[in-house]
Amino acid sequence: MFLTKAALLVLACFFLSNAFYTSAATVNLDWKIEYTSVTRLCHTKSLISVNGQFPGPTVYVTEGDTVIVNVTNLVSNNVTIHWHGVRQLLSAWADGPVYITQCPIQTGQSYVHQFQVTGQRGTLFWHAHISWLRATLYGAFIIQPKQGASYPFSSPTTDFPIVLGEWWNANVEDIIAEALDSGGGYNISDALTINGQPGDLYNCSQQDTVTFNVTQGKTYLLRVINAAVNFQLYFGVTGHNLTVVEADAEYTKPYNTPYIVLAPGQTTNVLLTANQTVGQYYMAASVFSPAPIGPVPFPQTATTAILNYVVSSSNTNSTSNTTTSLGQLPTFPAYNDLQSVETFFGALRSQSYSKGY
Ligand SMILES: *[C@@H]1O[C@H](CO)[C@@H](O)[C@H](O)[C@H]1NC(C)=O
Ligand SMILES: *[C@@H]1O[C@H](CO)[C@@H](O)[C@H](O)[C@H]1NC(C)=O
Ligand SMILES: *[C@@H]1O[C@H](CO)[C@@H](O)[C@H](O)[C@H]1NC(C)=O
Ligand SMILES: *[C@@H]1O[C@H](CO)[C@@H](O)[C@H](O)[C@H]1NC(C)=O
Ligand SMILES: *[C@@H]1O[C@H](CO)[C@@H](O)[C@H](O)[C@H]1NC(C)=O
Ligand SMILES: *[C@@H]1O[C@H](CO)[C@@H](O)[C@H](O)[C@H]1NC(C)=O
Ligand SMILES: *[C@@H]1O[C@H](CO)[C@@H](O)[C@H](O)[C@H]1NC(C)=O
Ligand SMILES: *[C@@H]1O[C@H](CO)[C@@H](O)[C@H](O)[C@H]1NC(C)=O
Ligand SMILES: *[C@@H]1O[C@H](CO)[C@@H](O)[C@H](O)[C@H]1NC(C)=O
Ligand SMILES: [Cu+2]
Repeated sequence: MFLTKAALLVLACFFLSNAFYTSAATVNLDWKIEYTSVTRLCHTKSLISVNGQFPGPTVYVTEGDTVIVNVTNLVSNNVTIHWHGVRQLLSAWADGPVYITQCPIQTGQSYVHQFQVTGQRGTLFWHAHISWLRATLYGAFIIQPKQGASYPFSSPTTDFPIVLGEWWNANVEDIIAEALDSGGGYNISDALTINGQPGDLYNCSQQDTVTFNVTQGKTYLLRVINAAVNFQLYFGVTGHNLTVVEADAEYTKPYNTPYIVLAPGQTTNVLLTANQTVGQYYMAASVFSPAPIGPVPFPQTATTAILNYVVSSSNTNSTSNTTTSLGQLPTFPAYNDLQSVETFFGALRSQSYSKGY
């Protein structure tokens, strides 16, 4: 078939305009809320998951996309799923808080969430929004910049979702039911976790410690999410400063800091440049608990993961991937050091911040 130049031009314009102006896509997800067997700390339990995954699936969307999620409840509990931080413009009924915007999805039923992600880009997350099911039903929700838009910082080599959580050996619904019955405090979690793993300071966990592989000289975007049920957390990486570039899906003025702090529900994107000596470094999170009335119990052991410098075989400076033992944990302020935490949060600035408040 022969096409005139004019016809070719029309076709080219059609494809180009599609590429640039109608790039918004529909992300269809089919989620089954179901039991899955998971072992941590040498305890195996049947927990409530999305599609048998713990932590749950990471959702990747591009700003402007429409998300359609068919959630089907195959467990005996009532369930809802909340898109934490998504603005839900004109789609409040898709938001998920139980008895606020919807009745629970009962056993055997489905609910289809449909919403457009607009005016936001960065890291958010999703989790259950009924009773304590969020302890095991959670995952990252990542909004890529629109096609053609770039980050307001130099593009990282890659990004790593880092989802902080809590693990109970017992059934979490028993934990909250017992606390409500007695009127007392709840049993604190048995471990803090990074991407569902307690890390090597906990019993029975060392083999499964999460490892993030990096190449010396490259810069990485860490998408840190506090999906813990109750605790505020410090997060840092030994020997590396972090540059905060986004919080709760809003870009910030770049800000250099040795550690970050997140309350449950908060997310923070940081850049990390792997410019230290080739080796392995601890990534860790531990509790910030400033209660003035005296110590509230909390898990005392930090959750850890490993930042692992991988040496390419063409790098003649190093002959092998290191096997040196991990050094120290990152240094955090004291568990109740409110002043340091105020300093951290007080230094956050929006991109448009110029002077004053
Ligand atoms: C949602 O999933 C359920 C269970 O697979 C199915 O029966 C139902 O038709 C789906 N709903 C839509 C709108 O696709
Ligand atoms: C589940 O939700 C239904 C509808 O709101 C409610 O009638 C029922 O009591 C709930 N079940 C439990 C165990 O909370
Ligand atoms: C909470 O901890 C107490 C004391 O260890 C224990 O007896 C109880 O069984 C725990 N509750 C649950 C629901 O696991
Ligand atoms: C590991 O197990 C020992 C023996 O049961 C216990 O004393 C210790 O507290 C456990 N460590 C952690 C981090 O839970
Ligand atoms: C990191 O690299 C090691 C080998 O050095 C490999 O065994 C491991 O699977 C890698 N981890 C990830 C998450 O890719
Ligand atoms: C981290 O930043 C502090 C303050 O800007 C600086 O003193 C320190 O040398 C930096 N550490 C690294 C590993 O870059
Ligand atoms: C490592 O990178 C950070 C962030 O770009 C920078 O602040 C720091 O000075 C660098 N350190 C070295 C030793 O090059
Ligand atoms: C080897 O080390 C030299 C000097 O520190 C550095 O300039 C060079 O980039 C390194 N080569 C590689 C492949 O990392
Ligand atoms: C280090 O590990 C990486 C990933 O497993 C591998 O590609 C590379 O060849 C290894 N380098 C050396 C020097 O053994
Ligand atoms: Cu939430």
